[in-house]
Amino acid sequence: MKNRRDFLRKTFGLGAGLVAAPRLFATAQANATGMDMEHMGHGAQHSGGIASVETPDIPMLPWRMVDGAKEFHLVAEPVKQELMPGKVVNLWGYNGSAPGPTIEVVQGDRVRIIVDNHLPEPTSMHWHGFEVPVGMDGAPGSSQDPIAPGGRFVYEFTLHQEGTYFYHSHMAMQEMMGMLGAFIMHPKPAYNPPADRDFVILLQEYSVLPNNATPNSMNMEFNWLTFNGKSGPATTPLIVRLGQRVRIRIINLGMDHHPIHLHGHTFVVTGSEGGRQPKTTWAPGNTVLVGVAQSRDVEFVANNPGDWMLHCHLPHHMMNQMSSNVGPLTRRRGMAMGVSMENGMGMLDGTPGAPLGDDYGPSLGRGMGVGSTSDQPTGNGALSPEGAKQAMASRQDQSMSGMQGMQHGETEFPENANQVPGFPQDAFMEGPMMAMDKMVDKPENYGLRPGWSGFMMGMMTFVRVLPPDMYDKIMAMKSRQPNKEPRMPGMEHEPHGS
Ligand SMILES: [Cu+2]
Repeated sequence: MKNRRDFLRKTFGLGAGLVAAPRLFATAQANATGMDMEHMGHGAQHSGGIASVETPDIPMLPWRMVDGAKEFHLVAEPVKQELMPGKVVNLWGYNGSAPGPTIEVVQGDRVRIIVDNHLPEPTSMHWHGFEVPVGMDGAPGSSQDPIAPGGRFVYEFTLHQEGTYFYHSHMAMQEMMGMLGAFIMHPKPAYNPPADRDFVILLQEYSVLPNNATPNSMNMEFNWLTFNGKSGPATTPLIVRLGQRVRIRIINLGMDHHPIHLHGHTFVVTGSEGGRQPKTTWAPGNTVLVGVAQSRDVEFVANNPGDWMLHCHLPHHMMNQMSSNVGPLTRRRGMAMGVSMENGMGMLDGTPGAPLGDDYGPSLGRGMGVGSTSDQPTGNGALSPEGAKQAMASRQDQSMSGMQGMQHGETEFPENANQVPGFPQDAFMEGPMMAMDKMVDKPENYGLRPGWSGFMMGMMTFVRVLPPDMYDKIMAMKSRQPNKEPRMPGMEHEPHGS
């Protein structure tokens, strides 16, 4: 068991899987026969067929042809996911990854998915939006018995749909622990116009209270927001060549809707969780609201060179590790304990005073008493600018040794900052002192402006629209990296033909 776990960790990589060069899906299809695990053709260049999807930081799920069906194997299991350097959390996912590996098929395919449950509790797998027989729908209790711990269920169906779909556990709390994966159905014939690049981004959110490594799946103060299981700046930018037509498929499974915004370009929304939309409906925009349980496809021509931000525009989703503002409680003259939800959220009921004043909070609707003991040593305030500098220095000593420090004597805030109500806000959450360019170094980040990482948080990444020479250079750097493509569980010893 341990060996298998280790294998999964290494092979699927804890979020370390970098996307490979763009591949031609149609070519790979022709090669994928018998026991050939290489459903993705290596190094094939786009030449008018269907471009394989790329899910940065998430592996593709290989398959083999068995009895006329493409057979996939998913193992539901606990995983340790590194959201960003130094922040490893306990999630539940598939095949060592949360979200799970991306499944890619073609309209009309017969598919079989073996689902093993290695979780300590029952699970089921739902194929979100699939028009399949009800017995294959994965609704626990109604369409099938839940898959017991240690149990297995084999799903099999023929797919007549096309579009951006996903799979997820149909146990609600398990959804909030990471149990989601993309299921892309390419159309037959291919979409017109064809996309040169086809990216997938899965949106998830976790509430990890201070001094914890396991999300509280009941809490609704989400403080870790992820693209493909990574928070900025650990997300991997989408690298495209100037002039390419780009599709981005965005999938959301969480408690919040996410307005995903792209800088520097105007896209059209070409599809939803129901598949491709007619061209007459392709409205232009730069922000697409991806609601819970929805997917949205956007397409644009990358005609504007630069490193363009792609991010959720909810301000709280552009942050990392938010925690309750307990600074006033622990460091000043104290504040009310255990205030009500209404008062704690600043909703006054005729009581005088400022909504977020000392009398009422900000406790964010949570009692600040016994139940929040672990919050209290984790103030996000500082007594003085000098104290703030000392705190940051000690953080560097402790765990952030790779973090780039400020220039000596340089501060990001004025001497009287602590007299400003609400301070500190972004001063401790983003800025040069939070830069960690070296810690998140990878080919896709090559050439970004020094210090860029100090301002990338939460659901944020770049679409890097690069001139040919820079594009080729980064792709060459990527091709020199070790092959991290995954195999299916149980297939470790089979010959790896190519
Ligand atoms: Cu959001």
